[in-house]
Amino acid sequence: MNARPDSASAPILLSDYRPPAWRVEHIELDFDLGIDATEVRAALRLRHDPAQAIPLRLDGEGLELLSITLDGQPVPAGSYRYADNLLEIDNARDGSVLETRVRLNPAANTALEGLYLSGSRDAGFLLTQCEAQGFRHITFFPDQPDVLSSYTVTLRADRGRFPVLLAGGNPDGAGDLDGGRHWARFIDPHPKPSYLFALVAGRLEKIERDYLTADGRPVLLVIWAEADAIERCHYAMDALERSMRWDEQAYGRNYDLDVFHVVATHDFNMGAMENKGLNIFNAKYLLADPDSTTDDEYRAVEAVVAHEYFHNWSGNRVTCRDWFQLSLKEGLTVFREQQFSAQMNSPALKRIEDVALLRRAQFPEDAGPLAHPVRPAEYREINNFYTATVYEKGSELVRMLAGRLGDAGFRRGMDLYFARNDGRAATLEDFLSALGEANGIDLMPYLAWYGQAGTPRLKARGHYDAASRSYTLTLSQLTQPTPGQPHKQVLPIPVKLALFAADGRMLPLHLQGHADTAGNERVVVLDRAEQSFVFQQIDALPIPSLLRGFSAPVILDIDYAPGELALLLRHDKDGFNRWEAAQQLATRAYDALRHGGDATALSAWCGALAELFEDAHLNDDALLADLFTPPGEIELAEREQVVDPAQVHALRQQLQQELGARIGGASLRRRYEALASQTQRQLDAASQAQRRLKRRVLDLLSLIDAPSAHALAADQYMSAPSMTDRLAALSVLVRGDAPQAASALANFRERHAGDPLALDKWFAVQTQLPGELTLARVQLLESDPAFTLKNPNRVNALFGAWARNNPAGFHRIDGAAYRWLAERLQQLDLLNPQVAARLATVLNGWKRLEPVRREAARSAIISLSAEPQLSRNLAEIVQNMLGNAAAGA
Ligand code: B3K
Ligand code: ZN
Repeated sequence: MNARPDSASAPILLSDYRPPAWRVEHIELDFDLGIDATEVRAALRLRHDPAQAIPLRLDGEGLELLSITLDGQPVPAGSYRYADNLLEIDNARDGSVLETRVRLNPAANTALEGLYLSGSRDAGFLLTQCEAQGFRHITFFPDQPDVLSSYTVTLRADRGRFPVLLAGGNPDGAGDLDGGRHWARFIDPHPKPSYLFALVAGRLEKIERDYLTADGRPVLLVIWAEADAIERCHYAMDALERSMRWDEQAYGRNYDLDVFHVVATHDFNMGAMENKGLNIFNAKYLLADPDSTTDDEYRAVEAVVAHEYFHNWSGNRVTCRDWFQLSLKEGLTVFREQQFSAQMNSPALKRIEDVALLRRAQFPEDAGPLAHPVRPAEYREINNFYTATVYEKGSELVRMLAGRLGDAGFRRGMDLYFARNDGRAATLEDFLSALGEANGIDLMPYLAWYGQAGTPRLKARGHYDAASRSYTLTLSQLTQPTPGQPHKQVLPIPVKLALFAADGRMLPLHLQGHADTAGNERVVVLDRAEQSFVFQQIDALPIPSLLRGFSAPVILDIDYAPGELALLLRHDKDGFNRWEAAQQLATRAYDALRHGGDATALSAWCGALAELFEDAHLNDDALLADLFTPPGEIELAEREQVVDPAQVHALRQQLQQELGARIGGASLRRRYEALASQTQRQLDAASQAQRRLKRRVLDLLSLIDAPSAHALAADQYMSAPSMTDRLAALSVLVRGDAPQAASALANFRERHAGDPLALDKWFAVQTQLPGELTLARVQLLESDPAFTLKNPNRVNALFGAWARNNPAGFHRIDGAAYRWLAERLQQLDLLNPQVAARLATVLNGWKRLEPVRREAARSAIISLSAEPQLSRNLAEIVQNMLGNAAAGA
């Protein structure tokens, strides 16, 4: 049981997929729950495909088998074998009932997969996490998503220790047992894969709300949390109700059980989990109140609540045939969540946020040694494939399809997809064919996007011919090779575009060979390596605005003059495109600093923004804050062949200093004070926007006049009515290594003692100290009594925040941080392989580091790879990161 999974085991291949020979029509589960010992009895009603003469094999990991019967008879020792995490049983027939009893130790489960304990032995509660393959840690089962079963689940436990007993499905009775024990039963009539099974047992409080679905079903919504947190669940309840209404209106999807339970835990490997009828959330994405939750976190709570709820259809009612199809549910659900959030908040800001995330998290993944297609062709450990590529790029692919079909067409397609695949385990082909057939369009060419890794580069060149009054736009595409994919296919790339005149007007579009459409914007699809589009009746050289709304997940390469970008930044009506022009101009300005060349771009960027800063007509504080934020360090580094993170950091700081200086300290201060005088803690869009801009202004001020910004930040810290303002101030003090930082940190610690989520912020903010100071601080924080490797949120707050959000602080030239992290990864891997493997991906970009850091990072990764006890999770990440570099290449 202690043996690590064989990290050298053969990969699982998409091409090996076969439908299951044995299915489970119904499962009856009985749990006798205890912290150190839980007994599980499972009765499986089996179905056999007569065409496949394969013995019955069930997955089971780390299970202590107590008994096994087939059709009521004990199975003799010679008629079954349990080895290598498989239980093989002879003589099973179609219609047989197999019954197993196993014993588990939830308290010893530090991997937080299967059945485990959240919190302390005395006060904590039991819960499960099954996706992707946790169910096999609970009982013997064909643990793959194409085996769909109805569930009857009975829980028994001591009433005093476990007063609340929950499982997915509708309640079907509860009562007392002898000896202070009690029981509760749940029936889930909707056939589901085992990864959607869940139970929760312990001392929890609840809030409730009645809900009536559009199709007339009364539903009881219940959110559960530990006593000290239950009052922080009301916002999530509102968000849940909004999500349910939205899915009814936007997609015609109604909820389908009598109860919907949501539970918060502080011990969770990811954000949340969509178990049927019993969603389980990382407390970080459920609890919210103004004193401890920032504006960004409020939006994240709303988005994650919606995401998990939307899975009830995109994932649960229609599930995935196999794990290669993961994006079928994740990409689609992220897209649905993005649509919802856009509608609840601001569409432009949401798009900006999503594209920024894609560029920060997915583009680097797609450009490095861990690059994989949205539908991978192979994996060793599926938990390593819950990536930005499967989620965020997956969502962009759905967005392209939706854009291609238009709102009504996409809805038609989705209706057909749900109708056809309800109760089935589907594939991406099923998705594309339903969308296409509902609209009489062949969408199969888009399948290439799902099978090909790497971010395509879209090159655009314009040529104006005065004699024919025509403007020719030539587009071409190229995708660089990625590991295992030396040759790339041409992809269909939808490019939404507009043309601007020099005075900032949008020009009517007359595309040669196409009927005119109303409006000044249209989509052209590049589906060859190179293609030209000719626009007629154009009086002078226009300025093209391409990929509007980020119509395809590509990197655009176009040779704008700085003045052209400044024009788009001033005149584009679309918030997203305006921001995009600012990003491109900032990048040019950065290049000017980097290469010490032509300063036109720098002055164009500073000039355009300084003008906007004073422009009373731009009545959008949040957009202004985003316009003022140049691309982050990760994005800027992505453009370099050889990366020196310290240099990227220094140049980006310098870039912002130039901007701050151009606007001027007095102006920044005035604006800050005007915004500060309106400060309150309301959550409406205007108040959030003010806080966002105030934070940005204070940041800029801190770069040109640190003492004055630190004094303002110290005041803001003390008087802040909300966590947003308090944390923003603390962050300015810490990042500026201000004299006031220590006392503010001490105050924060004391003020939020007892709140693990606030304590995570206290850890995370300190990892943002500049440069060489960070490692020592991280080491100090590690010895804080509140630090533990056993809690994923705490691990991410310390190591994750450091390595991901402070590249200059993490990538020390002496390599000390790499060695430090490698040691911690080794320890963490013994406790929780999923969290260790995810954290290890912070080293993904190592190959492009400058030589000194590269060598240091390489030897840290190699030292990890030499460790014989690595989990399959971490081993796969480490091996893939090294590629063939392990041999010293
Ligand atoms: N489906 C889960 C993620 C499960 C991760 C397993 N390692 C949350 C979500 O995407 O909604
Ligand atoms: Zn999801």
